[in-house]
Amino acid sequence: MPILTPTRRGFMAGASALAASALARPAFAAAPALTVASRQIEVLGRAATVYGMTGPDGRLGIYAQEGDRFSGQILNATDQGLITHWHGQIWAAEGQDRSYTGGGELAPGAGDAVDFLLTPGTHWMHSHQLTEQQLLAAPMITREADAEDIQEVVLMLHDFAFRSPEEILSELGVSMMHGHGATGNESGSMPGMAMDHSAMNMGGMDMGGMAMGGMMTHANDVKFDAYLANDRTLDDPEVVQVDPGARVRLRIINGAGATAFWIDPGVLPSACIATDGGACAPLSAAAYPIAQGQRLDLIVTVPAEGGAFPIFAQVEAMRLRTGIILATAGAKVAAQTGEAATESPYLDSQFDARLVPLHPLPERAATQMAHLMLGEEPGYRFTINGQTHAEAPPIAAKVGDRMELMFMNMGMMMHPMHLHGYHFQVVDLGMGRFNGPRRDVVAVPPGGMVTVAVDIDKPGSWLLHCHHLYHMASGMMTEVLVS
Ligand SMILES: [Cu+2]
Repeated sequence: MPILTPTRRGFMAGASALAASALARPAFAAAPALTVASRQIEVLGRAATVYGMTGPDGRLGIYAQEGDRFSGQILNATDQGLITHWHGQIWAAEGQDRSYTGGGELAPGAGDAVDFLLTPGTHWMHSHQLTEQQLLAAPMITREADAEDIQEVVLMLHDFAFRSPEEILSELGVSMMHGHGATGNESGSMPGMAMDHSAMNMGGMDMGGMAMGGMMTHANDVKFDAYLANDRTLDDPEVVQVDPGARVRLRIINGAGATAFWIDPGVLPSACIATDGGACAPLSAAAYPIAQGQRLDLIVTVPAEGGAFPIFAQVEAMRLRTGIILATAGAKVAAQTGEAATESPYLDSQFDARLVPLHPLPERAATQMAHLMLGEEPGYRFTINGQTHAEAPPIAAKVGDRMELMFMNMGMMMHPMHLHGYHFQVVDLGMGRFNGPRRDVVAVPPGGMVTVAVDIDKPGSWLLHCHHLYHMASGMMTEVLVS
């Protein structure tokens, strides 16, 4: 990796210097460490213009080894202002990306300097604006020094719409009446995929299915035209060649703006070995939940006799799905359908409740506690403690604090809550204290109460928000301000 040189401390001396660099742009001779530009893909036979984040080797995203630094220039080759976020990079000081209060936008044609030690694990990068919907996102994967020497396959998920995120936001604002229960298909005349009854129905047996005075759990408030796995739909999926009998590591990233999935490895034996880049004791499940922003590392085992094996990602509470195919040489790859036989359940906390982290936080009493009530109000207003980001004061913390954040979901949609700059530990899912997974996004189901603990170790403004893009854009964001 030419740009990811070890210990290159040339550009800036620290966070304050980087903030100053927003004004005085250095000139760069070398190739950019990352170029953000438009690109064309084809979705369902139609051309689509989306964004891409391309590394020095010409691939989408950054692929590095533990110990590498991410160092160089981020070039904005788009015609839009850009706010990036290095999602999961806990060693990036404030100012290494622009997703903090006062970070501003990187102007079209301009460059930002970055230089930080990459955090090992399956992470990603994305815009912190509505352009995230237009695939302004990419893997940011740093292979762990102790990773098993086996084939690795990256699976990046997206929800895709031909219409713009601004149009989607305006549709949501006028058509959805949150907090008033299910009203069925109230927007059937919109372009794109028809919203079937499954988008709003009873939660069934899941926790939170029926709560809050009879209002109903729902999901998928945005109607998408397609669900993509590595930019492709299941009618024309990516086929990755694997060896018979091989163990394969899937590094799965949910880069979707507004969609949670269940990962279904089909007939392949599988186990989860990491959540949001943090190693866990191997845990097998028939299907693995992955909320917006989360990552999941799965080990799957290809049968010795070989064959073709779809890895499905099925949309929460729907039949629709996307995926890739793992196939041994010469195997016949059967056509796949983008609809499963049955609807999947809503995401819940059952899988997280069984996860055991390999690197838990040390036992320690909280020195700082914040309660965050997650609310949805009529007019597509999403709030934390009744306030939108513009209205809310920051949550104050000090370096050295053991902070606990207790999320209480008063609404009817799951909220995947993300804290920038940190990997917290889930310590309570509403079923009592436990030694839960390390994550940086936790799904808080409707009616759910989830507590995470985090050791505050660096100053700055760290955004705390729902990773449903339109909930975030409609107010569900605050920040932890560390002094
Ligand atoms: Cu949300």
